[in-house]
Amino acid sequence: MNGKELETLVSEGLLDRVICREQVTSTNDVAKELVREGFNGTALIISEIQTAGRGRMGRHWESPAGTGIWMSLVYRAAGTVEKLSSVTLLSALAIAEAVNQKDPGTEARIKWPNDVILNRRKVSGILTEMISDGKSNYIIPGIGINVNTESFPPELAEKATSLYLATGRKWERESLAVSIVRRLVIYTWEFEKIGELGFVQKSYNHLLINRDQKVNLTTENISFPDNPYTVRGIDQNGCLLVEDRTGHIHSISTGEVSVRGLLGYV
Ligand code: BT5
Repeated sequence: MNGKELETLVSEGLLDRVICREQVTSTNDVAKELVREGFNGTALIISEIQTAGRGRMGRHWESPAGTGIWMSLVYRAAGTVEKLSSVTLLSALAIAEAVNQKDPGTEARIKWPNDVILNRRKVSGILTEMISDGKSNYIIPGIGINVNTESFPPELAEKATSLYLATGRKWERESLAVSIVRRLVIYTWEFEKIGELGFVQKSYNHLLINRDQKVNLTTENISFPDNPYTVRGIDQNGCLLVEDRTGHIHSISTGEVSVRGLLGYV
């Protein structure tokens, strides 16, 4: 990846800056440094390798050289941390839509809140963080996608996949990144304007993997006593709506609850 295609997003006015690196700890860290150095626009940071890629709650994110898309968007945003989960949902939607559009035979789906799934395995994850420069907040959606990965370490072999493993062909990483970032920036503009997710609710719910299926909910490793629930979709705030046996709808916020299929992860 040389960043040339991504630079077109600068000429289109979607980004102020593209930073292409060979190796970083985490692209989210570079985004934070940028804000600390006084940058106050919209930037994309992308790297061939991350030596300390991370998931939520400090979990490790496997980011080997030259096979994936490891990138972070950073932009100034009105409002507060409540927005982060909505930006995660917008990122998942941008990824799934871009993948499906590049290859119409591919059926990427979203596992609420932060996974994109192919063939019932995780192909992509999102970690959205925030930093303040004292005056404004900056939102940092960090996106990891296994693109041309040929194999995974044993601990991931059962639950991870790549676009290559799922489709049997190699993918052009940079043009996929361009397509995702273009969608995501436009979604974040719209979200900044209207403050809720009604404008993507229908397309998100259409791609939601467990929609109308039964799932088990757990929080801090404790199963909900009324499991299973039926997934109905997201609401305008990005909460997951689940229906219990009596037909009562509950709304679940991100971060509180894990959603698992009855037979496994999905
Ligand atoms: C995530 O966390 O899925 C968020 C991943 C975000 C990665 C991007 S890359 C660019 C930016 N910079 C960063 O440092 N991070 C972001 P979570 O839902 O907590 O899932 C983490 C779990 O996914 C791990 O505990 C593993 O089980 C699994 N995992 C790790 N690496 C993986 C990979 N490459 N593909 C699929 N699953 C993986």
